[in-house]
Amino acid sequence: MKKKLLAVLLTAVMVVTALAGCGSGSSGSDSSAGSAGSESAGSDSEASESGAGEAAAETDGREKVDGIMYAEGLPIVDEGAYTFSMFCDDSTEGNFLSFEEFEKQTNVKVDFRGYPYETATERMNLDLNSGDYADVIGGWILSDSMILTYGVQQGVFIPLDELFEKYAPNISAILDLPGVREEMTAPDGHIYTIPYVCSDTQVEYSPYINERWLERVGMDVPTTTDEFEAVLKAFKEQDANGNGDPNDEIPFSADSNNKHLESMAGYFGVPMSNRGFTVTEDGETAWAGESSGYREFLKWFSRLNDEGLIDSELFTQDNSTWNGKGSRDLFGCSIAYGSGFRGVDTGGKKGDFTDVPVLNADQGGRWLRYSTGVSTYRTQAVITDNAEHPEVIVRWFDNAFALENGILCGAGPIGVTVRREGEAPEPGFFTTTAADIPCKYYEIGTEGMSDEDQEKYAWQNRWPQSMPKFLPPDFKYARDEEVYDEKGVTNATYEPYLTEVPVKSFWVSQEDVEAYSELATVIRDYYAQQQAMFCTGELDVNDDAVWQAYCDGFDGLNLDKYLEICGITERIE
Ligand SMILES: [Ca+2]
Repeated sequence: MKKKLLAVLLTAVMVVTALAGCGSGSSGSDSSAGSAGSESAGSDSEASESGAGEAAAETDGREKVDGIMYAEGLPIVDEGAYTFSMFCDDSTEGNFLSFEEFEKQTNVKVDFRGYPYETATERMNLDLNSGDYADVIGGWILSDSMILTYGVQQGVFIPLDELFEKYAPNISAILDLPGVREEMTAPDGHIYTIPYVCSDTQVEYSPYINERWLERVGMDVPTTTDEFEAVLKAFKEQDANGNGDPNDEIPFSADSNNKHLESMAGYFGVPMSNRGFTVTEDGETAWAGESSGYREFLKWFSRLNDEGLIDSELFTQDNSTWNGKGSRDLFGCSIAYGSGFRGVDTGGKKGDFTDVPVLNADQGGRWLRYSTGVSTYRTQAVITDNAEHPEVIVRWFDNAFALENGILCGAGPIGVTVRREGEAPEPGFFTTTAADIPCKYYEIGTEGMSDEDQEKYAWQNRWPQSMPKFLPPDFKYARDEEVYDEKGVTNATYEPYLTEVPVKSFWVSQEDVEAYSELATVIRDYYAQQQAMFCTGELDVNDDAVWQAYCDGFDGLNLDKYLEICGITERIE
């Protein structure tokens, strides 16, 4: 039984990891990928000096950097003057609409080498070992530890920050968005990757409560943990879903893959991540897995469980079971990313569910900020020391981040799969904020096109989806009809009670990579497994000796070393 539970929890962790990424089609990559191939050839770090472009030549009346690149404007080079190779995980044929268009704009050709994720990882390691690697390597196959090994240590991946400063005003503006430069900068102070920045939610998983049920039991949306408990009791005792059966209601459940129960420890002042971290009032990330606030939450939650208010399959059900119950109207409240589990098409209007606000807000109730509204992926594309003209590649990416090029990469060509309304911006127009855009863009899609065109303009043929692209984080495609933005409402409702910053990210130093991945696994498993046992009453959280044994368990797993590697010095009592 215990083993099965652990397996389910492990799956949950994996799913969470795989969720990261801007837009669709991403597969999760693990940070342990980089240990192979440290004897790679071509590690001469002098190559990183090239491309700073001191030598400028006078050609065609315009000044050229290194005799090849125009420092500003388009095209970037003369026709036929430069081709670079790009290697990444991508399963398409590689005939990208954007590459064709960017070649017209820049005269730069791309020799694209895409492979499915698993093959790409293998090939990349082989290539790096042999010294015969592409000019650009990117996608979900890169990791922090690879940046440290091949970038910081060996110089195979070259530092890009100087090139950005000289030739890439768009990338520089993206780096200036809140938190982005800090996130992108490696421990040696350099930036080795092209930034992939996109909008993200401030509130990830949170509880949604059934307003129709509330109405039937004659209660309001709860604002404290006591009121919440009373509402769940009413859901249980009455025929809240109104189907004539007073016993089929499940007052509280949670997304089977992303339960995030510990986020509710925020009602007791310690909003926690599923790794047991919190963010203090001072904005510091701290360990809270043994805190009194967390214990208080567990006491409260296990009491709700004793009272029969919690889904009895909370820790065992799979996603289809959870969704199935939702679509049968059995849930009074569930933690979820949104109320989609209800399975009812609301026609763009608000459905039955509404936010449970941050409970106990007037007594210090808080919630963990998931992101600043912007997420930064820092291991999506590197330029290698095999690239003859890295400055051209940097300018090519910089141009790809212009507004209508970003739209092309995401939604497709304007006039084909996107409609523009109003005054067109200047060619090459770039902005990091939607407020500066002079017109509206509507997504039309490929519906009604011939099969051939549907294929040609399909999303996966617009741009290699694992490579960085950019649109202003607050940009939205216009719609003819107003649609209820559930997630936007949740973000706005929670904003006043969110921690100042999200849990911090960190670089694991090269010598700690192995120790880190081992410690992280056993500590996360132990934390999750014990939490499930406390919540279901298998372990009695009210028993001081049991709690002490739980805390001692972390010492046995070398929590101190783990926190040291993570750079976390604070522990909440
Ligand atoms: Ca019922």
